[in-house]
Amino acid sequence: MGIYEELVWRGLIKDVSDPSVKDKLNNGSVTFYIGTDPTGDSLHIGHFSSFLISKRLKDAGHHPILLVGGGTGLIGDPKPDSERPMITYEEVNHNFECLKAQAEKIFGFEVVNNRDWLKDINVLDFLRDYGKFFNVNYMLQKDIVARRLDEGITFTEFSYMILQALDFWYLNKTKNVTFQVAGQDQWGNITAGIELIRKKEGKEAYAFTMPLLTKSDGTKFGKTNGKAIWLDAKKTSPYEMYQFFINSEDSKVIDYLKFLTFLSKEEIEELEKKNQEAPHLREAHKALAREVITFLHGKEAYEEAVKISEALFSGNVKDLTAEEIEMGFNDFPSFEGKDYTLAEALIDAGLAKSKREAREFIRNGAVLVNGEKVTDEAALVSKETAIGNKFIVLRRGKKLYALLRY
Ligand code: 485
Repeated sequence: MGIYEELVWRGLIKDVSDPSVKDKLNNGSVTFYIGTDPTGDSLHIGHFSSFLISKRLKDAGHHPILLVGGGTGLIGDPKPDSERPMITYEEVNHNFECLKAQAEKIFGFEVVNNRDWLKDINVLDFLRDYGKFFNVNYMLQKDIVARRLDEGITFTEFSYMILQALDFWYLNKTKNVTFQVAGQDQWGNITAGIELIRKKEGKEAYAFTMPLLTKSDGTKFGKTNGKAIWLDAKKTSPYEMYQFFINSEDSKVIDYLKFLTFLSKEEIEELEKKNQEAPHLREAHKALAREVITFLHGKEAYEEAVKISEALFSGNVKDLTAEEIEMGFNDFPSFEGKDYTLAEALIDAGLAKSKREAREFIRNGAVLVNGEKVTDEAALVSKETAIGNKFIVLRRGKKLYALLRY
């Protein structure tokens, strides 16, 4: 199986610019680039699925360049539905530094900034040297622009495709970049670049895009309860990421394994069988979580995520460190802890309505403090009894948790 066939098998090929792309990827060595704009201070799992292509192609003998758009980020790639709010230079600069460091850390490839070549082009040269190659009728027909015509689009966003085309041309000229890859929404910007290179240089350049990763209802993959899954462990802890993958839909987990991991065809087919025969064992989901988290955050972070998940599942939280409690209980209600009786604490944390009820729960053995059953009605809780002097995990019944913070 050549790299091209592998990408097809993984479902990673949507549009291809030319029939020769297959042969060029299978039998040649090309320099390619993939870009992202610094609209936030971290990449998310959607970016990850696209950026991974750079490692797949690199492993097949091609040369990757990652572009973070310190220039284009100031302009804003038009979204199909509405104009983007402009973000300040300071914000773009800050985001740029974050994404550059993150991309270098995760992939270890060369990162370039299109601000470096875009910033010095003056408006007259821009219109003469680049604008002249773009027919407005052609630009209006591009899918994303066409979808904005009712609502309206500013000249600023309308011009964006010229800048991305210019990047492809510039990288072709200075670094012999002949391929661009991206998600399918980038097709218009990419083909604009191929045409610019053809018109200005009389040379051929190539591209392919990847489909968007979706959930079974067709919506975008990569969010849980409205929160994005970030690659920055400070924004999405490895534990949260573990929960996200473990809970992926059974009908989609194999697609995700193909998109997001380097497991082989044989390994994934094996997991597919297990997923069909014994979905409750969640072997495929576990493999997905293991592969992605280990790739992004390392083996230790992955093992810690498993440890926290198991402790929360069994209720046995006493062996967790304060940091692990913090990660695991991020989404649970938390309250400022005081020195008081357990009954008072239960009321404070919303786990009992009255002292009488609280005492009853305690007597009946329904209350766990830091994973251990407490049946003494007179028990006290305080900073001294907190894990790491910081957290007390209260549990009532099988599922109701609350966290006291000291
Ligand atoms: O020369 C370039 C300049 C900027 C860009 C690419 C080449 C960024 C691009 N216009 C863009 O907006 N990309 C999106 C982003 O930055 O979030 C996403 C795409 C997605 C995938 C991902 O970047 O929507 O399909 O390509 C990596």
